[in-house]
Amino acid sequence: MACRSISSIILVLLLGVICTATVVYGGHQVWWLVGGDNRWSFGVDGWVKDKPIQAGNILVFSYDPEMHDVVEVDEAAYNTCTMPSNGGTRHTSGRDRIEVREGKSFFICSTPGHCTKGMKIAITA
Ligand SMILES: [Cu+2]
Repeated sequence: MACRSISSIILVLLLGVICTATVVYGGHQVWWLVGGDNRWSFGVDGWVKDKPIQAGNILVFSYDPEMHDVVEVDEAAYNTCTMPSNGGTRHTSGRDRIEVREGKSFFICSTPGHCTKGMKIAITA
């Protein structure tokens, strides 16, 4: 049993080193171009469904900033396509890079009518 405990500790330490190295060097960091060839656009909620997106991955939202934006919102705002009372966190560069956090994340386009056309994604990482 003692050996197993030590093995577990070593494994955890190793994983810690690997994770730290990934963050520092970016060697194995996974980047996702949200929406693939269609980029951040209508119906992107369908694109996200089968993607094994994990915490620490980078989402790249590519779009025309004169037409669209990316707003990180809460689940209720995501479901109803309304802006949250706190306004959410808005990104407007046209090429936003956002690191995925552990847990649930929700992103919508705040241009009127776009979210209801599927310009939104929900991620569980
Ligand atoms: Cu839009």
